[in-house]
This record gives sequence, structure tokens and C-alpha cells, in this order.
Amino acid sequence: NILVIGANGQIGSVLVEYLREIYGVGHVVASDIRQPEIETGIFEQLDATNAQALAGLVKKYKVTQIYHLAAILSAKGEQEPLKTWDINMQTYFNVLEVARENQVEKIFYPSSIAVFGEQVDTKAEQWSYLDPSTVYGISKVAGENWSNYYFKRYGMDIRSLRYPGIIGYQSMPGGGTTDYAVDIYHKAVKGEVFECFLKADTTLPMIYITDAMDATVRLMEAPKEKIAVRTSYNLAGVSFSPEEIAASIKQIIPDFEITYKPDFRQQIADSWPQLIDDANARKDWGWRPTYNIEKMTQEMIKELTKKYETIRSR
Ligand code: VAH
Repeated sequence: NILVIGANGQIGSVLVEYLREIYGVGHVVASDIRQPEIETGIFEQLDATNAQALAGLVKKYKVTQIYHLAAILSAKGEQEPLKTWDINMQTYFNVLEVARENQVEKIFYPSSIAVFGEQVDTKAEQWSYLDPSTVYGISKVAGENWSNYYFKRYGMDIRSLRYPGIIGYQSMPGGGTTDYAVDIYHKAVKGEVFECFLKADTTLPMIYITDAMDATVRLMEAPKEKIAVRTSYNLAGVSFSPEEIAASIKQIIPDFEITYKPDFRQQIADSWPQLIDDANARKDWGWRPTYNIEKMTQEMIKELTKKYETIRSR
């Protein structure tokens, strides 16, 4: 059985449904520190900083795979640096140790483009130097190295992706620097002006949720011997700037309006690469993105229009 930690989050909530589709509702246990509004399967309240509670769930459900999607993200994490470090690391140490003691077969650890810093110019390679500018990024670099350590020392099968900014219609992002790229669609569909917290030309690596979920499952299902990177794989979807995504929206919603009011998140975004080289993921386990900006924008607007019509009709 699969345990998803952080199941209420932007990625976790979509990943749970995706995994239930593939492996069956009864085989995927969702957990988070708070109860979700709607439960669509097995849910257990869990504070992942509590190792005993985590061990209890792993035993109760005979967990064989753990997806660890709980963390304080880049922007929110800057408010309380040491608390961000403690939560992001303590939860992962608990996952590593409980998995080791209970012979959990596989772990998915999400990393991020936030591991890259000023040393990377425009394009981040798989083995670029990592000098993260946020505590979140520092914790992700540490997590990547701990993953590699537990693989080498204990032979644990831990797999990881450096997610770009993830865009989806099913859930709201929580405290990241790429959150604007989800909010912009909601404002456009609601006919409201969108105020962007980044400058118009701030290009960042992004990925559509469907591609991100496909990549995650493809990585986790690849034969073990194909996994040559045991820190974390670079993953690229589409890179774009606020003005580019706004232009793609205007092709469908011509009177959509965007204004720009950069805040502290501009500095975080400026420290990240604009492009990602994911040749290793393509070579080792056959990664290919399928969504470009147009296809993503069409689907986001279609799905959000449905969502808001349903809300209005209630
Ligand atoms: C954040 N969305 O902005 C997350 C992600 C690529 C960025 O780690 O912090």
C-alpha cells in the first residue's frame, strides 16, 4: 500500500487521486496534518514530525511505498527560516528512519528548481553547482543528499524529481514563488484583473500538473537499475514569463488584464534558472513532456470555467 504525506497540498491532493486511479482507492492512504474538506478515500490525520505516529500508520496499512509531499515552500519558508528547516528536515528524517525500520520498498522525495542559485546562469544542468537562496532550497539540497546517503548505506530505493513550478486546476498552491502562474488563470476566468508579484519578463521553469504526475509515476515504476541519479533528477516542462502566459490567456479571453507589482518573491525568482536540462531523465527512464503553453492554457481555462460555473449554479 502507498502512503502519501502532505496529501492536502497543491501536489499531494492531485497525486492521491492519480495514484488511486492506477493502484486502486483501497491501496492509497492519504495523510496530512489537517483533515481535508472532502475525503475521497482512506484519510489519516498525521503530523509527520511525530515518528511514532508515522510508524503506526506504516504498520497499520502495511505501507510499501511513501510519497513525502509535506514541506514549507520557498516564499512562506523565508518568514521563519529555522522553523522551515526543522519541519522540512524532521519530517524527512522520520520518513527515512521509519521506512528503514519497516522495510518500506520505495520512497518518493520531491525536490525543486529551488536547489539552484546564483551560480547557475540561464540553464541548470543535472550536475550544476547548488547554492540555494532560500531555506526551502537549502532543505531540498540536504534532502537530496540524505536520499543518496540512505541509498548508498542501506540500499533504500529512494527516487526524486526537481519539480519546476507546478500548474494545475485541481488545487491551489501554498506559499511558493511560482504560485502566480496558478492564480493568474483563476483571475482570468473570473474576469478579474490579475496583479502579478513578479516582473513581466521573469522567465521560470514550469510544468503542467498532468506532465508532473506522469513523470512521477514513470520514475517510480522504472526498473531500479535504470535510476542512475540518486540525489534528484532535473525535470523540465515549459519555461515562460508572466507576460508570455498572459498573452496565451488573452488569445482565449481577449479582455483579460494583468498588472505588475513585484514583491520579495522577485529576488527568489531571480536566483532560479530560466531553463532546465533534463537529458538524464529522458535518457534513464524515458521522460517526455506533452504540454506546451497553448495546450496548458486551453485546459486550465476549460477546467476552471467548468469549476466556476458549477460554483455559480449552486
Ligand atoms: C515554490 N512551487 O515556488 C514551489 C516550487 C519550483 C518552485 O518549489 O516554492
